Formats: sequence, C-alpha cells, structure tokens
Amino acid sequence: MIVFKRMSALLLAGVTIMAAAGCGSGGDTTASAGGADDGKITMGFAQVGAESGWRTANTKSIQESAKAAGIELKFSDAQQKQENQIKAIRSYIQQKVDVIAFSPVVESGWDNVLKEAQTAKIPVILTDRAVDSADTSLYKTFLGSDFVEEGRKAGKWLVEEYKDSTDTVNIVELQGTTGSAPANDRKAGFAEVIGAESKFKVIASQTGDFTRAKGKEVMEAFLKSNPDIDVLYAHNDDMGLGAIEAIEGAGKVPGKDIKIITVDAVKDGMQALADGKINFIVECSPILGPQLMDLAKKVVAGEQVPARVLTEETTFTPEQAKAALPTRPY
Ligand code: GYE
Repeated sequence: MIVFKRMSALLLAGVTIMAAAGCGSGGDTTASAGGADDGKITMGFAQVGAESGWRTANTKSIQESAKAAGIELKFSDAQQKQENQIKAIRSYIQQKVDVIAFSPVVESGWDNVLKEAQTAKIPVILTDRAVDSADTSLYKTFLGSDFVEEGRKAGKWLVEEYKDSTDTVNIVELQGTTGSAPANDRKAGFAEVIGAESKFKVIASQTGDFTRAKGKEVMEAFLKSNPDIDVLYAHNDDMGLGAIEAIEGAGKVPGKDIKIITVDAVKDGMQALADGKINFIVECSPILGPQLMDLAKKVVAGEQVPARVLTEETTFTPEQAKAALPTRPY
C-alpha cells in the first residue's frame, strides 16, 4: 500500500490545485502527491489464461509495461475459469494491493467480488473484456476493444466479397468462449451486418473456446455434417488456424473452397493470411499494457479517468498482411 491512498481529501485537493497552478513536479502527481518514494504501486492482475497467441502477447505487454512503469505486478493465470479469477481477486484484496486489474473470462457473475474490492477501497480496472454489472461504479474504467465493431467489420468484408452473387452463402461460425464479451459481441456485430441480406445463412455456430485444438475439433464436426460450407467466420485467429488443419484434412483448400475470416491479427494468423489460407483478418490489439499502467497510476492517485478507453484497430487483406508481417511485434 502506498502512503498516498490514505491521504485526506483535503490534501488531495491541495495537490490538484498546486499541479494546476504549475507548482507540481512535472505533472507526475503520483510521485509528488505521495511524497512517497518509499512506496511502489502494487497491481494485482487476474489474467484469463494462455488460450491464444493474442493472450500470450497481452500477458507479455502487461508484464513488460508494469516493469517499465515501476509498478509491482502480482500476476495470476485463471486457465479460462471464472472461479480461479474470483479466487485471485480475493487474494489481491487480502494482500491489500493498490489496484486490481483483470480481464473477465465471462461477462456475468462479478458483482459480489467487485463489491468486496469496493468495500476494501481498492480500485478495479477492467482490461480487454467487459462485465455486465448494472452498477458501473464497481470499476473505475474499462480499457479494451469494441468487439461489436470488430464483428461488423468481418460482416462488411463478407457483404462486399459477395456483392455480385445472388446464391446462398453458407457460413459456419466458430465462437469464442461461451459467455465472454468478445464471443457475444463479435457474433452480434457480424449478425447485424449480414442479417440485412437473406442470402447469408449461418448454418452452424458453436464455441471453439478461443483455442486452436477446439477450433480444429469443431470444424471437423462442421465439415462432417455440412458438405456445402462457403465461409468460416472464426472469432479469433487461433480457432481459424485449427480449422485450417481440419479443412486441409478433409481435402479442401482453405481460403479458396472455404473463405475464412478471423479476428486478432497475431503473427501466425497474419502468416496464414499472407499465404492465402485466411482471406481477411479484423485486428484486435493485445498491447494494452502501457495504457493500463497509465490508468492505474491515475486511479491510484485519485484522478478522474474516462469510463471507457478504446483501443485503435484496423483490418488486413493478404497484401496488407504481407506488408505488415516483417515489423509485426506479436
Ligand atoms: O480475441 C482471443 C483471446 O479477449 C480480445 O481473447 C480477447 C480475445 C482474443 O483468447 O484470441
């Protein structure tokens, strides 16, 4: 616990005024306010797991940024299980960390543990995924992508790709982890866009839990029961990459016999896109670490932060993937 947290509101107001009047020390209110070179900020971070290339890059970003920001990081991996994340958060509360950040594996069921953090006066920052708690005062801010928009981008590419065709387009969908924000939202955004045209038919939609192994397994089942698949929409690269193995195993050509759209744009996905096995990728950036550490310093210092911080993202065609790959950091 750093000393700063226990400062009176009065003192805090004084510091703010001083900073505003230009008397602060270079705008770093955390250091100046605490006067506390004696105390580091400690962050408890409850990660989802290690299910995908995206997650690996995200974990690395958080660990490296904490180090660079001088924040002491307590890190836990919940192996995609909500109960493990709740346990980790409770242990951070017990350890009296200065700030808790986590990427909620699913959207529902967080109210109790978030109330416990609030009672202990430990601020919480959501990163990457959202919760559906009605009481938004349970967390300070939510940093991450707009997953509905990602789904829309996937849908828009498809609409454009088939704009000259009147034939039915049979789509199979590999959903992310059931109940997770990216699975719910990427499905909704995609459905919203393709729903405008009746030729687009989602003939099968099932979870592949964001992993390569599950993506392959579910795609194998899709291929067995549906001889006529035109398009695969996978909620992340890893499931798409697993599905490519299944498609090749069934003697079909990924990217040609079955067009593939994925989300994330991690290196392996971008390579498959450059190789023509994936046709389009919607980017979702895992590099949330620097912004997270910034927000953490601010909330610990009692500063106002925006309720929602969005990540900036783009999309990639095979040509764009070829150009981006050499300098792609993850
Ligand atoms: O797309 C997927 C990962 O929550 C945005 O989780 C994240 C998703 C990402 O497993 O690859």
